[in-house]
Amino acid sequence: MFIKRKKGWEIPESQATPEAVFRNRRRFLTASVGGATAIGGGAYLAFSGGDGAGATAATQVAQADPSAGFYPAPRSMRYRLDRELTEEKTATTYNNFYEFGTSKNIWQAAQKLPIRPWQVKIDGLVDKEMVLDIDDLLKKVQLEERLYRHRCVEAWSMAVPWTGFPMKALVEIANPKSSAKYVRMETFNRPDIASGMKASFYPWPYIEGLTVEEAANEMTLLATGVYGKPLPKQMGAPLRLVTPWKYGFKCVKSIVRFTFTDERPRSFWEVAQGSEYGFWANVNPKVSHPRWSQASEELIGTGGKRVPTQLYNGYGDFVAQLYTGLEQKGERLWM
Ligand SMILES: Nc1nc2c(c(=O)[nH]1)N[C@H]1C(S)=C(S)[C@@H](COP(=O)(O)O)O[C@H]1N2
Ligand SMILES: [Mo]
Repeated sequence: MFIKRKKGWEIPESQATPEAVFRNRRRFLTASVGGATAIGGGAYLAFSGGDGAGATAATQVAQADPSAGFYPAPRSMRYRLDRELTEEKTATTYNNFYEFGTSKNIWQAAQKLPIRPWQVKIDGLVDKEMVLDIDDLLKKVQLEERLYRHRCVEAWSMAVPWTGFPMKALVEIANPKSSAKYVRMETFNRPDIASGMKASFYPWPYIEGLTVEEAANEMTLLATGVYGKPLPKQMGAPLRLVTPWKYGFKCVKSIVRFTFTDERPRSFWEVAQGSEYGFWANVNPKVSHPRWSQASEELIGTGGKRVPTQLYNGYGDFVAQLYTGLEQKGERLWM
């Protein structure tokens, strides 16, 4: 049962998914397993204000996704926002996805990415290497919705209703050896369809990494959907990382490979510009980027409103213990 504690960040009850949505969804799923198309879009509008204009061409495309019947997933009430959700249209048309260009306006270019068939390789220091089809992976995990803040290192932020599953479930499927200390994640490598990948001064493909302990933290989500529907391509379909206490560049999109390793992975941005972007990249308002302050952030879609940035983006209760003693060992936790 939901206990009423008036915390500053408590979201209004009206933002919670109405019970009826899930009742409908269950009925729908029993009626036609796997063939779902319309329910995701329609049902989400029921609690996001009913604004039909929020449905962009890109989200229409998302509805043709074979996994559409999984959405919307039940919302977890464990992770609370202190602000309004960013409008769907804003979040799906203001993106960083350098494979498709360096501007924020890549959502149309990203539609070139084929997301079926989509296979995910799990290799390295694991019991048994495997290749999983995304739709088989989706059947092995439990999807849920979580409302998370998203803080880009460029000092803007959004608040997004992700759907996904805890990365801990993937770690369990992989069954890493005890010698595995890190997970290296890799994005697709398709310069033929992603023209940004022709820029040869970047170290393609996009790579990111976490410690296995970070990957198994309860907050670490592998997102497969957003706004009650499958992920649109520009947001990293069909599988992207979400680590909301870190700067957004850690959230590697359109993942094709997870490698368990005893070597710390060197990420795309670290290789491109190691003096500005490192492995840990935890949010800290007191540690400036070499070229700008991180003390505050612009809320995208609000006409320029700024709010103070919080340590670990406000998620310290969940993650600060992962980093005890590391600074004393010389680790740069904040870049
Ligand atoms: N493969 C890949 N993943 C990526 C990026 C990218 O350029 N390529 N950009 C990162 C950055 S800087 C941010 S802020 C987020 C943006 O996610 P969004 O567009 O879904 O908001 O994706 C991250 N993941
Ligand atoms: Mo970012």
